[in-house]
Amino acid sequence: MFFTKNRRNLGSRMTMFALLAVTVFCCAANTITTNAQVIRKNVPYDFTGDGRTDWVTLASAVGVNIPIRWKILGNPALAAPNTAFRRDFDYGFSSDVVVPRDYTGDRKTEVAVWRPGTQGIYYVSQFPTGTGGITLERAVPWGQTLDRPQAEGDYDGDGKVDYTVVRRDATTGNLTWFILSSSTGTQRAFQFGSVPAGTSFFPTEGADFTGDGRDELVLFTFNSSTRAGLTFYIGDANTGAGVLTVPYGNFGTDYVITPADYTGDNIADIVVARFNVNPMTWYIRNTSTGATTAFSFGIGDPTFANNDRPVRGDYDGDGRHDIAVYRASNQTFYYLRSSSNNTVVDGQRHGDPGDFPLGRFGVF
Ligand SMILES: [Ca+2]
Ligand SMILES: [Ca+2]
Ligand SMILES: [Ca+2]
Ligand SMILES: [Ca+2]
Repeated sequence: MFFTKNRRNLGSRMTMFALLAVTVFCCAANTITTNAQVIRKNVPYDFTGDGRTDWVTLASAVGVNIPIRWKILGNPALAAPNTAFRRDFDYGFSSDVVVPRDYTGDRKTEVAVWRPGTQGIYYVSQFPTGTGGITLERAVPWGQTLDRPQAEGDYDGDGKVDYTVVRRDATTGNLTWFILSSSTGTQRAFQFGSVPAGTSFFPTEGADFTGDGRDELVLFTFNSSTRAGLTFYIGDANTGAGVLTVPYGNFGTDYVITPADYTGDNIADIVVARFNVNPMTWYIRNTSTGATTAFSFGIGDPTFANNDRPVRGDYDGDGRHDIAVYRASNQTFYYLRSSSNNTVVDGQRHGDPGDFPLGRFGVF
């Protein structure tokens, strides 16, 4: 489950699965934002469905049969003592791939992991809003070991995320995308992208680069040894045809953030955060104009010892993703309010030493 910029590990193999009882905790220090609520689809990690990314950290360890503890604090966390909405539970194992998305179209993120195996399986559960335990809702066979999950997206535009894995042919380097449509149950497989030897690649979750409500396929590649040559490939999820190719950033010095709309025009933008400078510099490339805007935010450290971890999400609920980090040293999320033109820093303390912020998934 865990990986770092310099030690990427998208999940090793393991087979056990735990569904343990829910434990309810409360109380958290907090700050609050009170912007008009705008419900948009596909707000990442919005378990409560109010249009804001929730505050979530995970705890686990490397090893066999180590469960993942999810610690989900509702956003906003209320100011009054003992009123914060919080749920803690164990779900999945450290060797699973964490893939919480809105698979059911209710605008709430489901708790989910993908387990590699001869037959890969998505395990999906509704987030437990009550005090009962978390129960498995569906197990969806899809993909196999060595496939890349975390490529899910709403590729048919029905508001439900589609199960998706990407497989590289070792001989040709061609990538095949396997998509299980949420609206029809149709299984599709087609080629998009090709990765020669010596080139590293990651698919990301889909993002809507055309503004039609359907996500596009997103893939980025870079030279495996130099980590230069970072290039984004955007593809049509119906045909596999190329939509956009953008050389941008440098994997050796930049975190790659899963593309999302940071500018507010409902068109996904390309975003990297340069970590070898302090503060970190975020570069946001507005897809509509091709122009880049830079923001200084977060602690950068090329040794990865003390740097902030960029996290994804729309924390103020205005429909735009926010520039955001998690600071492990004080277990605090910080973000720039996009609703305040990125001039106000807001945040929320949450998690325990050693926790892993959920919003870090989808940051490479
Ligand atoms: Ca869908
Ligand atoms: Ca689209
Ligand atoms: Ca945009
Ligand atoms: Ca926002």
